[in-house]
Amino acid sequence: MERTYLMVKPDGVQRSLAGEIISRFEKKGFKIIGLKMLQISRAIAEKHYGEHAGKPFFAGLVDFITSGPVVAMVLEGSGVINAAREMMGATNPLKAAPGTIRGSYGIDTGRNIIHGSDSPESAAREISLFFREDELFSYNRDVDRWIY
Ligand code: 3AN
Repeated sequence: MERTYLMVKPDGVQRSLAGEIISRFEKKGFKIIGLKMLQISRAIAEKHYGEHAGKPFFAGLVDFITSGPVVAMVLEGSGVINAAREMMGATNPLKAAPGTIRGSYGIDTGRNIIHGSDSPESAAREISLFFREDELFSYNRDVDRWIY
């Protein structure tokens, strides 16, 4: 089964959107296999956003993502990487389709509520950056036979 790394950013936590966001993915049918709140260090933030190093918004991005606790999760399910990106909506919340998470709750690109891995490679990298093996859970759900 495919896995993805999702994270409610500090703005989403401050705005009490964490539960709503987790709930959307649960109701969709994806399985939560890892979930925790954490405060990201600058070193980890710079690693996580390494592909943006050197861009004009990089320093602000690192300041923002380290500015308060985040809620990190690993979801498992068929096609979950792209499906979660679709549910999140476009990077610029003003361009994100209504009904998506960013389209429903955001306005500013620098305050876009949620992060989600954009490929199998970044999912593997981000999952291992934020979760130890023993923080990920393998379990059966009876409901899966009604989802798949
Ligand atoms: P996404 O999060 O939709 O995958 P990326 O990977 O292009 O978008 O950008 C990572 C994060 O960097 C975004 N979530 C956003 O917070 C921030 N970001 C991207 N582009 C800009 C920009 N032009 N101005 C400010 N922040 C940006």
